[in-house]
Amino acid sequence: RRRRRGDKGEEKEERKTFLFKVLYIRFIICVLVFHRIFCPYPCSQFTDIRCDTDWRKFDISCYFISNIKKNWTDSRKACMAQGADLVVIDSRDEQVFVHGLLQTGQNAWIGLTDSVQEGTWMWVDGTPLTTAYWEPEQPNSYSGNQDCGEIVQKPTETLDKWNDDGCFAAQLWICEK
Ligand SMILES: [Ca+2]
Ligand SMILES: [Ca+2]
Ligand SMILES: [Ca+2]
Repeated sequence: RRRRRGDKGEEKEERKTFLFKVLYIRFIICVLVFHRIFCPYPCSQFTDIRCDTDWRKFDISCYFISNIKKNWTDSRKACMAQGADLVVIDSRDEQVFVHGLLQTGQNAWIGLTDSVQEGTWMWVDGTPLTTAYWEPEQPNSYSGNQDCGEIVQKPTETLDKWNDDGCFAAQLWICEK
């Protein structure tokens, strides 16, 4: 009898342990599903992003600045070949960071163009330009032939460092992925 009781007790314990395991697994699944649904925002801010060699990390992106010069279209192609695109600057902090990638006096292509409709500036990801950092008097579409955006390194106080230039010009470029 005692033994039987003991067996039952063990059975109960086993059942308890089993239920606990099931609940624990369910809890883990819930956490994973929650993480999956709500990433990349805001959890991704806390996810460790790793950037390839020669790429610089900032916030949730990786950035590459070229050391050779190409026109805007070929610069974009070079970014795409690396699974990236020309940089889209959509925050003040990003503007500060991207400007900081340049050496004194350098300028580089960014993912900004008004080639589809003159005067309507679009980012390469298809979003219209809302917050801009044009230099004073820019964009001026000089000679009516400046449809691509570049960031210019200048030690000025303001963050206004963009200029529109001819897309054919050979420049450095900055990719983001
Ligand atoms: Ca960006
Ligand atoms: Ca233009
Ligand atoms: Ca210009």
